[in-house]
Amino acid sequence: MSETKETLAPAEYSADSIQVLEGLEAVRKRPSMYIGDTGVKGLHHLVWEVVDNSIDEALAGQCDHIEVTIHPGNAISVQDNGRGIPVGINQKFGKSALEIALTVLHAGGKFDKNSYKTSGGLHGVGVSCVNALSTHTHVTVKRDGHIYEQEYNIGVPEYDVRQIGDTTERGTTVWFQPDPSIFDETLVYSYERIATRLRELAYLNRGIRIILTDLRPVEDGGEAEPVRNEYYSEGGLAEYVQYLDNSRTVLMATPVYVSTERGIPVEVAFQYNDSYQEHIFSYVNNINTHEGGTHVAGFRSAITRVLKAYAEKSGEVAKAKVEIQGDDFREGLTAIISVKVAEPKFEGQTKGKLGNSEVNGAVNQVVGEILNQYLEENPKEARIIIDKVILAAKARIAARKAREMVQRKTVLGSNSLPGKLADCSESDPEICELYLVEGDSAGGTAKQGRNRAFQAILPLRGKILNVEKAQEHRILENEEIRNMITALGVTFGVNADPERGIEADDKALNTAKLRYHKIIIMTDADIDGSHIRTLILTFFFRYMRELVDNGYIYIALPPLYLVKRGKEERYCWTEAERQQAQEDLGRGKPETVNVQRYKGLGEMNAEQLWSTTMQPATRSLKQVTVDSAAEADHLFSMLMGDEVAPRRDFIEKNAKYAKLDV
Ligand code: 0RA
Repeated sequence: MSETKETLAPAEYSADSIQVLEGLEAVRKRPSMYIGDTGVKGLHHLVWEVVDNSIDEALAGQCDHIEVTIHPGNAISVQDNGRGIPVGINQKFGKSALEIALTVLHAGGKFDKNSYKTSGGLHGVGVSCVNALSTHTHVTVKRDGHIYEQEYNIGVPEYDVRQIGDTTERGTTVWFQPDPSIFDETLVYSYERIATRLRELAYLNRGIRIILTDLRPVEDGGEAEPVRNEYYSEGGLAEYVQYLDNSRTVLMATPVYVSTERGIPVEVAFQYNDSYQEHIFSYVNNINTHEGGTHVAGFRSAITRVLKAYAEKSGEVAKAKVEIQGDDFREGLTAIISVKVAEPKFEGQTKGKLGNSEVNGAVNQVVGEILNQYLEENPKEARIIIDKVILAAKARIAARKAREMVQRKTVLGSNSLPGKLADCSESDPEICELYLVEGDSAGGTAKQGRNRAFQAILPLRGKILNVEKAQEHRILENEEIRNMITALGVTFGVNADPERGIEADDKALNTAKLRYHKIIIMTDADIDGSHIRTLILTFFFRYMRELVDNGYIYIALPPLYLVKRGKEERYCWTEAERQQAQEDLGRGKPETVNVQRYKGLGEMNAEQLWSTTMQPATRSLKQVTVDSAAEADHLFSMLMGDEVAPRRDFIEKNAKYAKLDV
């Protein structure tokens, strides 16, 4: 470090400083308003805020290398090779621009309006929020031949920006330590969660190299050895589509891909595979729009328009004597649409739907042109796609009949509930719970042990159908799946409601009569149990996604051990708890302690099952959430799809986790 510490900004306590303190105080008083929540999600949000700033710098064409590091103690650093945050004195504040960026709300970004700001993840609050919610922040800037730094304690500068040396490099490093008094749930970063987002960002912004390193010791949530991954994509979305489909059998040699400007930057990639679902993922300014919007509408109408014209010209449709609809063109389609919009309007219940109308036309045009060109240049693939579309139309007609069958059974009055369902006596879905239990025997125990006022039990026989590999009408004909649908009280098909912007859709899930707001999957704590759990989750994820998104799906966590000494008993859910219990109950005489390992639910009696796994006051449930829809799709297709090699790789790599964290 250099001895010359040039002071760049005056350290007086001005009216501006007071304003700054008030601003940061507001963030600390209501952190959830700025970062969503103060749990795991909010903790990770801090990382997204800082990374987004570096991505913005890359989008401005000024940076191509970003390093994210998880340090011992769960501190984070984000380093980039951009221009460096400016350090000169800002006229209005009389302070260094760097200090302003780190201490003034909404001042973090670039000051011109022409750039497509990623608008900083969820709320676009900037790095000053991260600073306010960290016990310690340290920013280093390399710029104009010099190295500068400033440190902060809960947002307050320790000293004025100072020059600490010379360099020929450029860039910004932000290091921060989240404040434990804010993040009271957990301070431990999830490597997987950060890796998933960085992988996504690398695909969405081709040419940027993003490196993730975990330097934490095991006590802090790290591994025995440092872990490092590099994310880099030359091919952008074309490679992302291939990654998402790497467990599926694809029908074309390379994806259809376009990256261009049509008033706005539009990048789209798509390909057909032999699955029966459509997988369309969309992004605006690198933010996932899980409710779709105008960009997705433009994409869909281009696919329908161009393929319909091509199919009719080919004469195949007339030969097959089926009427083709929009859905049929999207069966087995995996697509990613990414647009950059200067002033995005987000609509919908969860603000996940793009509203800017001008985007529809831009995407529609771009996709129409590239698809026409593709069909002309690849007649063999074109033929395969048209054949698939015709098959999809036939399957759709069969599926409609199957849905009508399910429906007819559902609306036939009270005795239409499945015979195997032991229903609860309450009817308010808010308080009612449905346990989906592996096997008739455990189902019987659960029926005896439950509180019949609000807990219903539906035993599922053996392995349910793998929906990843079956056509929709087969799925709807499957008895276990039909039992679940009727027990839940959901139906398929919604009517148009133009006032709320809802189109008629005979496939859409209708949850108006959903009978339970907690749907709890309870399987054995063994390999078969986790397989069955994955099968059920796949079904919910593919066919009842809304239930997952609303947070209605849970996993029951039965204990793994019962540690016993005389009349003293303790249930344990982890290895560590078991060791502790053995020590506590053994009191120096470990041989007097008896440890029972529970492999199946069947080894517990009704009272034990109730008190450990079903009694709301003492049980623990894991809520199923989906962080990245694209990543969850990839995971399910890999775990449940045709290709064995990627599944084996995944299981080998993740064997030690032993649980599925979607
Ligand atoms: C404001 C203006 C300029 C760059 C940045 C901010 C900037 C911010 C961050 C945050 C993380 N990395 C960053 N890199 C750059 C442009 C200044 C110029 O014209 O040189």
